[in-house]
Amino acid sequence: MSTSLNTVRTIDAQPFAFPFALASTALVIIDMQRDFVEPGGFGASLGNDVGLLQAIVPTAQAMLHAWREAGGWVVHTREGHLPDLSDCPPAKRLRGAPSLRIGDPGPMGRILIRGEPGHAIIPELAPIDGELVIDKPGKGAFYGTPLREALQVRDITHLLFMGVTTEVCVQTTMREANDRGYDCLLIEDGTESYFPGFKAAAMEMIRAQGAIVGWTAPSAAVLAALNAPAEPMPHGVAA
Ligand code: TIU
Repeated sequence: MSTSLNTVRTIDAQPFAFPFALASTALVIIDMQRDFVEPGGFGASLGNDVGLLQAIVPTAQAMLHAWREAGGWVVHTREGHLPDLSDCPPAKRLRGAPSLRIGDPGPMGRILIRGEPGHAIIPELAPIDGELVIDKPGKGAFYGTPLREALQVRDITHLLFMGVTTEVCVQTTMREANDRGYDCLLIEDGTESYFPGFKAAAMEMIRAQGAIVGWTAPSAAVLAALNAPAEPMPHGVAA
């Protein structure tokens, strides 16, 4: 595998090829927290089958390891609220009739509260030194967070996404990023929804109309791009 960060690689993606350089691309892993993928957390409190989400963990883990090995930078996000709920709009906490509301005590601590066991990223995908962890109060990772500034400091222009759930926090964040000028690609088998039909629809929405929100590709296509012999930048940037 080439270790050059500035050379252009191309992912065989839909609706068309996605070129990127590792130096200006981040892998963004959305909300792979116990609260969404384990029984007794926020996702389960909403009545969902969390087992559906657990199925992507090995794929996401393999992708994360390959990305790190290639020298790529990683951003992890966590959805959650301050213990006093001052950053949780009542409209979010009071909506519907969940079995447990945000802030209520559950088997993994208080539901969707920062610092509680359920708020943690699952061990298989735990962040390591040098990676950024963004705590977000909303579904999108740009709202109420320093993500934009952190990406600008590193001259990041391209984002690859994995995580949960496809049509809620992943798609919301992709749309926020797309409006801010980032080229975004969703790794198809690195994301999952509690509703398979919603996942399929989100994929189609994202890549429709000539990549109106962004691109999608299977993890195998991303791995192939990482392993392919790197081409020099066309305008002579040193590899
Ligand atoms: N992370 C994320 O997607 N938060 C959600 O609330 N997702 C649901 O699908 N409920």
